[in-house]
Amino acid sequence: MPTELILHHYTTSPFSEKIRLILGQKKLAWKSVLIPPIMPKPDVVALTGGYRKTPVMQVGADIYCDSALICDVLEHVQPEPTLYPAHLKGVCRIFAQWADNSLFWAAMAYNLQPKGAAHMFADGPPEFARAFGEDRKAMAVNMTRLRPADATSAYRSYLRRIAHMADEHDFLFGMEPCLADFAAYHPLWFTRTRVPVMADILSATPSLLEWMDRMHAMGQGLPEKFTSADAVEVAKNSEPMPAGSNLLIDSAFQDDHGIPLGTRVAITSEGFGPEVTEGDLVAATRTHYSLARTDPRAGTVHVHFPRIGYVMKKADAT
Ligand SMILES: N[C@@H](CCC(=O)N[C@@H](CS)C(=O)NCC(=O)O)C(=O)O
Repeated sequence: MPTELILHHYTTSPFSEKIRLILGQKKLAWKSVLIPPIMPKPDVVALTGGYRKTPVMQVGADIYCDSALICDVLEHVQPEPTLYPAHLKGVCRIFAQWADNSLFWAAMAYNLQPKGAAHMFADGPPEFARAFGEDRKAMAVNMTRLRPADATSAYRSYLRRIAHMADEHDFLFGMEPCLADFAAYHPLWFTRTRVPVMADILSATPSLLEWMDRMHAMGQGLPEKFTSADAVEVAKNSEPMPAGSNLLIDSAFQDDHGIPLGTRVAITSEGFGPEVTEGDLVAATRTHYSLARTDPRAGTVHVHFPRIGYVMKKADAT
């Protein structure tokens, strides 16, 4: 059974930073595949069948989409130190969902207002800035994007709220980090490291900066460079793990849609990123969906999505 963790990511991706730090906290070895930040991403799509967001985690011929699901995989692979301490199990996931959505989008709309964007793209060719803008605009078709002034107010309030938590203890919910810390960290990391010209907003909350230093000190585990072409080869030469014994936490069928296993289905994100992944439904559990699909280059793979945040329907349904 393959166990090598292959992370498809790029250095400036906030959701990838969330996962890299968890790999650090859990002191895991992993293969690092750097992928393009904008389309086209032919090797990623050969593995996922459509999903193109970052990061994606691959283990053999199993492809895990979305950082929330990747957290469950990493917890399964290395349960200690835990991301989900028993007394925080509910609250840390709910907090992370808020951080990955409300906090992330307020931070990004603040970060990428003209001064931040000018800094971010200063070293690259102007064509890249344009292509990046068009790529993200196409991904945001189903969303209302915050305007800078509204984003600034929200981000400032959110930072103050998180700082109240960091004032009390080393990490947000106590003396040890949990999922909540990793989810809250990555949008702030982007402000501090990618758009330092916008990072003044963090100065009002010094306890947050100290907490960020503690998070950064966790490192990134043991990455080893790997190419995306080799990752596609790994998928081709591996068999997907049987649904009941893959790296996810549950396998019992939970039919909330009236769609039997074996049906051809399509999965799309609820919000950002309209790309569709199609395949045969091999698992639909309390927490996730798994689709089987065959790609000319990657062979037969299982592509996994969390239930929360995704829409699942029959492939031919409108
Ligand atoms: N809910 C997803 C969000 C992922 C996401 O939006 N990632 C950003 C980069 S940090 C993205 O995919 N941007 C477009 C891209 O990388 O192609 C997750 O938790 O993984």
